Amino acid sequence: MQTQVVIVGAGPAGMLLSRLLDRADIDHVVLERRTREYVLGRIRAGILEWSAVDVIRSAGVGARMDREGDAHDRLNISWGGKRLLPIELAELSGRRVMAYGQTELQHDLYEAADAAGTTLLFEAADVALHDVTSDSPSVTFRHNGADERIDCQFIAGCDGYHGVSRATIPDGIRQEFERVYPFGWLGILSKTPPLPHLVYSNHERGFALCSTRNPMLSRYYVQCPLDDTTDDWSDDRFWTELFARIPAEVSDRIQTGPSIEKSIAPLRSFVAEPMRHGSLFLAGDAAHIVPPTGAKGLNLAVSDVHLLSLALITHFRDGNSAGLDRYSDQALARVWNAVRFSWSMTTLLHRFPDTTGFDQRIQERELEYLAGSVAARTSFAEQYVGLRFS
Ligand code: FAS
Ligand code: PHB
Repeated sequence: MQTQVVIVGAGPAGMLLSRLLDRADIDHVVLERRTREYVLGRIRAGILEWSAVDVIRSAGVGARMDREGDAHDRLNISWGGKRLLPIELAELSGRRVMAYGQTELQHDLYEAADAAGTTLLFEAADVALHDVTSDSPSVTFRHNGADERIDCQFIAGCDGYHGVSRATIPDGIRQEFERVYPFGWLGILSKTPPLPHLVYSNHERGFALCSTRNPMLSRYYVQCPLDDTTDDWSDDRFWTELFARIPAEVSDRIQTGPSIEKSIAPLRSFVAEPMRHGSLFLAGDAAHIVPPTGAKGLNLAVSDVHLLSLALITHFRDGNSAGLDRYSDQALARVWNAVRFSWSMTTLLHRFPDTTGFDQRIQERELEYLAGSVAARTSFAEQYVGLRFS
């Protein structure tokens, strides 16, 4: 096979890039290791920056998001089991965020790819990238029991943290930066009406988050030890612990119900530099991971493929490779902004195993400063809703 771009990975990064290239008539093939059903079964992100909303609309896959998504003008931060601080995102930053589940976006992306007749191969095994620093890169894989090879001009590594693309960049060239957090998030979905606004909670028992998916689907999280499993957490234990970490004025409004999904995600900050090596371009979790505290993971994937698609389009349409040459630096600038913000929110809101009374007082004082300073809340708001594309 021959094509202009091979996209490795059919998660949100790979599939959104596919839509953007398709609309520019750039020939491409998408290779996914798992089945469609497996990818659609993953419950992950829920909050989109408005920049991401704009990119999703520009890719022609925003119709259901606009119908069923829920725009949020504010969020709440609570601490000490009683304080509740509204952060007026729209009033302070001029922008909102959209609550729309990554799973729903994934459905929309696959549906659009089917309608466009995109070459999207599921259960592509043993994907390997070849000659990425030559003028004739290629990708080999096994599919339907046959060995396949695609000759291409560029490869987009959108295969997530556990993919093969990042490792194709030689150790002597690739630099990795990491911080692993000593706790995880236990998340549940319940078919119950969500709270009107997100609530992030700092509590001496640990972090908690109340979020949403749609008017009859709620998403809740509590911080848990890394060695916990979902078997350690009955629904009753989850709801009891969530209620213990948020103010009564909030928990009084929560309708509990049986969990229809329960999972534990470890938290880490991770960045691999550079995000380009020859004809290989990394995008999304293949290049970076952020703790979900700042709701940045999915949004960084969107901003990466927005920048990469513009660069590929100007290359193929105008023969101008300047965008490709600056992609890594441009993407990493936004990545590190989000990594720093996600790290700061995680540090502010979680209880670390070695947290002392001093640390708890510092966290509470920083939260009180946020409560007392419009400038502090404005800085928080503009980072949470996402910096505008430069
Ligand atoms: P993805 O990992 O989503 O997709 C990569 C795709 O590549 C996968 O489908 C994989 O099967 C495929 N692949 C891997 N290796 C391959 C190979 N060798 N060949 C072919 N295909 C291959 N973000 C938030 O903003 N908020 C959250 O609450 C949140 N919760 C999360 C919970 C969990 C458990 C995880 C893991 C992530 C969470 N994230 C969250 C981050 C998440 O949403 C990611 O940022 C987002 O999925 C990134 O999308 P991709 O870069 O496409 O990577
Ligand atoms: C979610 O709804 O899954 C969600 C919301 C905000 C976050 C993380 C996850 O910061």
